[in-house]
Amino acid sequence: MCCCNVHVTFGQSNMFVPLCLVFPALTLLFPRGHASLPLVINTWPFKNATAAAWSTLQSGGSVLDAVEKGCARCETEQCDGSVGYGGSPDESGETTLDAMIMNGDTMEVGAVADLKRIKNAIGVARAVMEKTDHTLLVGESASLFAENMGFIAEDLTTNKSMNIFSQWLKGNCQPNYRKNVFPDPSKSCGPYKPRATLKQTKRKRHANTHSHDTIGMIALDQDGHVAAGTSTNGLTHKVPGRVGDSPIVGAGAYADSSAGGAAATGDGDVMMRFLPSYLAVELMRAGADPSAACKTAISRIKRHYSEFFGAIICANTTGHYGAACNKVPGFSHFHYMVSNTESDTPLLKSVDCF
Ligand code: SD4
Repeated sequence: MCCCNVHVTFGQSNMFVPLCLVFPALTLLFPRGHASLPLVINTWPFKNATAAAWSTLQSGGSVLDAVEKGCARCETEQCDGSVGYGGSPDESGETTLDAMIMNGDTMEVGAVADLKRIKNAIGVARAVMEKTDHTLLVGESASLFAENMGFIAEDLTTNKSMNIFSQWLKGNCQPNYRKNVFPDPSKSCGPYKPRATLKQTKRKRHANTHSHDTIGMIALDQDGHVAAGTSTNGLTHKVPGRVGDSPIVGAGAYADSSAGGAAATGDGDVMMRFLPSYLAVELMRAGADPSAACKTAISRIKRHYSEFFGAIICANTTGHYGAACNKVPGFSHFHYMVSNTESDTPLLKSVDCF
């Protein structure tokens, strides 16, 4: 092992100290924070999801099982109305789901997007990974695949989602995500036709903390195996067929057992352009600590979209974790959940947005 000398100044005196003595000393002086494995971390205060993932790990389940069970809990509980059935009706009033799961050992991924009539989107994502050679299935065909794999087809509409939809229709379909069409989408419902001239419009901020709250989860076991996953019903009043960042590898989540995992939440239309989860994991691979990696991933998006709504969680293979979020009016702290051996119950964590 190389043990070259470095020049160190203590007060008035200069001396040469072997490098192999300096690093341990620095670690003692500036510990990187306590870390422990296994670890479950997920976006937003979805405590029952964290607990479900944690108990799966504790009872001998794999990290994939933990992520699947954790996200599925949110799908059943309709966490914040933005995961699972009965939330975020699109322009035609239908709820559709996006989900993804990634195995950080094998780099296998299963994902579904624009999934209709099936409640357990993360389960279908896992079936895509384990029962096909594909990565992503979409729309009606994804639903047919799910039915063939034994998932039950049922209506995802509830009184609540029907209400949101009819209020929106009554309010002239405001807000919506259309631009450069007529009739004027800021005043009228569709059907819309393209307008010949393109007008540069600033993206409206209706993609905010109230219109979305995806669950993104990372699980690590004792040996540092990593899995990550997401599940969401996307964006309220989205254009039918719209797919967000959540089922896109490297955007909604990413896992690599040789580096770590990350998962994002927020305005997927913007965030998916930057693959923030992939970027964060690669930064951790290069030695960045999880908080710094998360921050850089957010900064990269901020450079182009200073007012985007979004946050990301990051964990490295030693069980250190962190999070970051973009500060916008009404969103100055981001809450997330952590379970590790330090506590019997999931811990609510908060990070200041910047
Ligand atoms: C999406 N990113 O479909 C998801 C929504 C979300 O917090 O994360 N909400 O754009």
